[in-house]
Amino acid sequence: MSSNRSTPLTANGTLRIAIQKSGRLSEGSLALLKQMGLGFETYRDRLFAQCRNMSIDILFLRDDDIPEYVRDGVADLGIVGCNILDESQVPVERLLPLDFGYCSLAIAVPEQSPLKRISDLAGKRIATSYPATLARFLKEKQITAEMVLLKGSVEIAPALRVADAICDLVSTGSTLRTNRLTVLETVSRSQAILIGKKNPSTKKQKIIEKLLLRAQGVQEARKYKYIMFNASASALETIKKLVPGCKSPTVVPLADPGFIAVHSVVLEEAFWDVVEKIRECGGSGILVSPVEKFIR
Ligand code: PRT
Ligand code: ZN
Repeated sequence: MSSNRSTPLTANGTLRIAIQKSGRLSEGSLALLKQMGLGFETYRDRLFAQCRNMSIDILFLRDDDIPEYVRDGVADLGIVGCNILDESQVPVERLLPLDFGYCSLAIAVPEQSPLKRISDLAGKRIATSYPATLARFLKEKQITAEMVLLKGSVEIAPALRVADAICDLVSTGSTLRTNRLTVLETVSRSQAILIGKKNPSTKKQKIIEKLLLRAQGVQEARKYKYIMFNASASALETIKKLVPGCKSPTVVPLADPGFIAVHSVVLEEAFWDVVEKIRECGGSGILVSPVEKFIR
């Protein structure tokens, strides 16, 4: 037996997944892992949790540290914002965009600023916590500007006359509005992403592939609704086109002759259009439920 077995954190063969301990990505990361079937408890101030049903540990870290931990193999997988990866350029595998934690990195100026176009930024001061990403962007646009590096509260830099513009993350835009700032240019877009260590061992690769399939199943499911309704059998051909599902809809005859019950899945984004069309062709008793997992 290896001496590594003495502490759970170094247990041999255990896969480790690093997620943000406390912040904007924590809730989405925890929800995803749980929907992927990982059973574990979270307590405040705990730095790691052991899954009770799989040989997996969850590490709770500051988001900025996650790429390095994954690169170094301290964790095998991690969930982090693309913005952090773009900034740190740490070499890890980008495995799966996760469809939460959406934001954009944007350059913003005071509402009354004379700066109107990105070319106006030449020779100006831009406050940011994302110097590498901003530097690449400015270089691409052939603009030379001064960067003011701030760790937090970047949005107050113009009011303090520390900078003429800022380059910061924006999601709802309310922080910008509160500080009377307006977006001049979007530098990049971001969402949470599942990352992995490059070249994992064959044993770990197998578990990672299983977990990826589960994560994709959870994500696919979120895009769809399960729909059931009754219709006249004569409308079947139209209905098949409306709700094709994976292969074709499930059609069950009703006790009432000439009528059918149809079961299928519908993309959430097309849902209301489809429902209206179902009603137009005589569909009724429309029942809709969420899809928990969807494995194609
Ligand atoms: O303690 P730790 O280092 O782990 O956390 P943190 O404070 O560095 O990060 P946190 O929790 O604020 O953000 C974690 C990740 O969430 C980021 O790396 C992004 O990938 C993502 N994310 C999504 C955001 C935002 N939206 C966001 N709006 N991160 C930060 N913000 C901030 C932004 O910096 C600005 O101050 O929210 C403010 C603007 O928000 P709106 O809604 O007013 O536009
Ligand atoms: Zn952070």
